[in-house]
Amino acid sequence: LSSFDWADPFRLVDQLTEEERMISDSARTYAQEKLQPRVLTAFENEETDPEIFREMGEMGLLGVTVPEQYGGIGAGYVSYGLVAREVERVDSGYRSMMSVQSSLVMYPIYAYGSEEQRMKYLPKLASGEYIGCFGLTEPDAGSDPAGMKTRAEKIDGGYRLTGTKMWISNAPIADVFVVWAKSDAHDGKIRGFVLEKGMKGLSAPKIQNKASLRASITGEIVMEGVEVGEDALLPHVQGLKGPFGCLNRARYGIAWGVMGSAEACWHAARQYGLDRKQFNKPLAQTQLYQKKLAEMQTEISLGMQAALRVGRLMDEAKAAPEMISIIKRNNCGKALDIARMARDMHGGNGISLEFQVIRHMINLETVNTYEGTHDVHALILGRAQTGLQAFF
Ligand code: TGC
Ligand code: FAD
Repeated sequence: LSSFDWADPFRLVDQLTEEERMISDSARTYAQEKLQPRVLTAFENEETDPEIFREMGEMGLLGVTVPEQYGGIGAGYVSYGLVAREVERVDSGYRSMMSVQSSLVMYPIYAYGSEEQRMKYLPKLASGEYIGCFGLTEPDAGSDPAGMKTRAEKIDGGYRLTGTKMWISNAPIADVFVVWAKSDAHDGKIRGFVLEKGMKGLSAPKIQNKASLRASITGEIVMEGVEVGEDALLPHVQGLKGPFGCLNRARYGIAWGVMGSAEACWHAARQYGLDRKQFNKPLAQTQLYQKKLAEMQTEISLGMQAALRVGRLMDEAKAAPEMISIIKRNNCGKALDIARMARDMHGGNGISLEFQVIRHMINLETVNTYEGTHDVHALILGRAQTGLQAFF
């Protein structure tokens, strides 16, 4: 039998290719050297530095799976997941910025866009020169996006869009807006449109006073009769499967990302327990403390193996959305449990932002909710095994 690495129990690293290890290592170096030093101030002041997109673009971390001819690096979904894990090890908000740009803006333009749209937007999104956002959720349509009110009316030479999107990551600083609307020219079917900053009638006010995900800016998208040409329509998809095709990828990335956040909490709790003594011995020498560490190690190791398996299937085009629901739901739920445990294990210090864990814990409340809540994914899985839908 071989030796045991407590930090990598199932030798995840041995299951990666040389290229995947390199991408993961460079993402880790960037995240630790450039993001970690600024996260505390960003979170405290609720500030997002748009320069981060340029930096990530330079490092090749935006649109990892997009082919090179459009500015991506043409890597696989395991590499994308590893990048999410390393960025979220620092903060879920930074991972949000990266995954919206990659899975929710670049992917639909690549998968559903015309060649002109691909050439116009993808290289600048890959370099971070353009910042993108994705508008699906509305004030009255969250878990049930089919209930959206945003409309695209046909006008001469194009469309007029009216409606409001809510809780949109990156929106206030976005140059490119992928929005979903019911189109009267297409029997009321949901269609995707690419809007640009500065269009008449388009605004994106910031949502203030978020207690969670404060390093990632969030806003509304308000469309008051925004007129666009025919070339703004994403031609190759219609119906909810358009936005869901993007969400499959983003949800998969989140399943890896939250494992990074959970690892940060686990490692911090372990170190804290080794350093801090009560009753004349390290906290880490108590049974209760060790049981918590064992639980963290177990759930993280299992969660990453599952994410790796689904990533490999995605690369072979054999992954089903329900597999992604299992890992998005379970990894988010377990990461939140782990962050809460780590907060507790830090005692009073655990409530200080200086010790990081409470920031991860607060962020994970959002991550457990967006991209399909924990319960909505349970209903997706319940439907898949009973054939009975329990949404309505
Ligand atoms: P349902 O009848 O199930 O499906 C309608 C049509 O959509 C297709 N479809 C999918 N296609 C591909 N992948 C999937 N995962 C799909 N799920 C459904 C389906 O085949 C069908 O197609 P067709 O051709 O037959 O019409 O739809 P429903 O209305 O019953 O949906 C229910 C439910 C709960 C599954 C769904 O609405 C849902 O998942 N709700 C959660 C909403 C959500 O995830 N919103 C995310 C907003 S974006 C976001 O949060 C970004 S945060 C990013 C960050 O900052 O990191
Ligand atoms: P609701 O759908 O109203 O749900 C409220 C509660 O009811 C939840 O617990 C839910 O599980 C439960 N519930 C709902 N339906 C059922 C049911 N049938 N049975 C049982 N329980 C049910 N959206 C975007 O489009 N783009 C973005 O970039 C984006 N970024 C976000 C960033 C942040 C910081 C946040 C907080 C959200 C973001 N979202 C974004 C929106 C996110 O996807 C929604 O908040 C999420 O889908 C839940 O919708 P909701 O908030 O309307 O809650």
